[in-house]
Amino acid sequence: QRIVVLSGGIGGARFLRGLRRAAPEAGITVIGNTGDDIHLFGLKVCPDLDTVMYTLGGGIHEEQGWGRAEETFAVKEELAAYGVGPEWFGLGDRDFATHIVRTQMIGAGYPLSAVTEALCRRWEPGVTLLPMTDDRVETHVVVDDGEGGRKAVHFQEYWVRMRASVPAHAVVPVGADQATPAPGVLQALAEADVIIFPPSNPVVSVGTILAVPGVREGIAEAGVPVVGLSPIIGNAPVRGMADKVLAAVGVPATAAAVAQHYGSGLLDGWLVDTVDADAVDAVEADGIRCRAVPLLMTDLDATAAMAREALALAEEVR
Ligand code: GDP
Ligand code: FO1
Ligand code: CA
Repeated sequence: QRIVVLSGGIGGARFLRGLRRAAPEAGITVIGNTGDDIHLFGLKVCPDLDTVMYTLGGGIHEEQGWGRAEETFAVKEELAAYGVGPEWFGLGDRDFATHIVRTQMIGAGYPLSAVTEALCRRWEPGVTLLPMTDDRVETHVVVDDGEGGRKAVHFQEYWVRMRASVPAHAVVPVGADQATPAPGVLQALAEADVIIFPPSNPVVSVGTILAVPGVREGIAEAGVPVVGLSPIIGNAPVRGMADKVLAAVGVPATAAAVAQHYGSGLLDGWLVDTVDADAVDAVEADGIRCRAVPLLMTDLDATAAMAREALALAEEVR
């Protein structure tokens, strides 16, 4: 069985651990969001690709959800001593090595997809990890500039520095319209038996991947079940501030509204949490098969059970 997952960082990565457990014989291809990527200190940082790679490869900082386990921050402290920032983005020493290798390989002419493959040779994530594109795409968020106007800031500045504390007027995947899917992306979609939207951010993770021209068409043309799991439980994100970027695209932070945002043209099935069971009828009325099951990824067993439910729903709508 060939499974394709469109993933962001923490939510996608944790789900993938459960999927790998639930379907050990399956070939899993992950199309990773690169709109969160940021250039810092001359280095290219790919938070969502790294979160998937470290989580599945056993190197993740488990509690934090991003970055390396047993991390130290000597380089960051030395940079700060020189007055060199940004101080609001925490790059650890172990993590720095990943960005140095990546930036060096890109400088030598390798595309991000080849670099990601090379980095994964160390981590052996047990999935094929593909960036959505080799082209530069950078998610920007439009906010008030405090002087009566508006300005666009990098997604990481909005998310990490500002903690999404001001309203987002728009979320723009800069460069996406000119991007092409990375090698292997369209082929993986065409050969997929099932396509899964994990409980990732619908706007800045899955939405950004869908903004790469050809990806939506590739999903539709695959003609296989497309099922998603809600990252919203009880009218709030389980973690993070997804409600802020959902508001920017006019979508309420509810499990049903996220399904409707994807739409029945894209989604065949949708899983909501048991606390949102009363949303099932509204989702089904929109032509998307819906089930209410426990969706909290509290441990690997619970997460594998979620993955099994997603695969079962895919068979139901096939
Ligand atoms: P990011 O790139 O690190 O922000 O990660 P993703 O975009 O892949 O996933 C973020 C989303 O995961 C957030 O909107 C959370 O609400 C969701 N999430 C985190 N933990 C859980 C969980 O245990 N269950 C569900 N259903 N969603 C979760
Ligand atoms: N998230 C934070 O909230 N604070 C950080 O300082 C931070 C640093 C960081 C470094 C490397 C990396 O791969 C991820 C990092 N993240 C950090 C998470 C990352 O910014 C995620 O993209 C966002 O949390 C949401 O998508
Ligand atoms: Ca992300």
